[in-house]
Amino acid sequence: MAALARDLCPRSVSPRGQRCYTAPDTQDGEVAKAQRAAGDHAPTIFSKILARTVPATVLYEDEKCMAFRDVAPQAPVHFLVIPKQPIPRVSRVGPEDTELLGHLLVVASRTARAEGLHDGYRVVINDGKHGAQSVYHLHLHVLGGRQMGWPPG
Ligand code: DGP
Repeated sequence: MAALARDLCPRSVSPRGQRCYTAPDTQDGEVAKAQRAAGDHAPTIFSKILARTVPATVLYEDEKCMAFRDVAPQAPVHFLVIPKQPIPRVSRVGPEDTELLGHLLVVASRTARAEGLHDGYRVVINDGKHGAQSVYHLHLHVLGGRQMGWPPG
């Protein structure tokens, strides 16, 4: 408990007044980058990856989405699944996106299996400034190949 109390910081008080424990920011570069990027910018670097004008290691592609390795991997296996339709962030989706969102999860699962992640993995969607989103084209992170910790930072 002492360790958790040490990590409590003012920004971890929720809008409803609940106190939450957060890990110290050990990825200041990524978080700072995400906070600078906050907003709905389009097109993003991911549009260029979809257009193949920026190279990426593509693991899977169909008419609705693409999966490719993250350029800054946070685990032995770290890939992203993105829709071809440039939805900026998960907080902007609507009922019309239900099928597409399900498809992204199915592709994440199949690609994880193809990557050999038989002991499990984590799927993450960062949204907006507090979610530390840095690229405003919706994407699922799939991370695996090591033991994950909880709570996340
Ligand atoms: P997020 O913080 O959730 O918006 O994550 C964006 C991710 O995108 C981050 O993990 C790094 C990755 N990324 C950014 N630029 C590129 C790129 O040009 N190529 C690839 N493969 N990944 C990128």
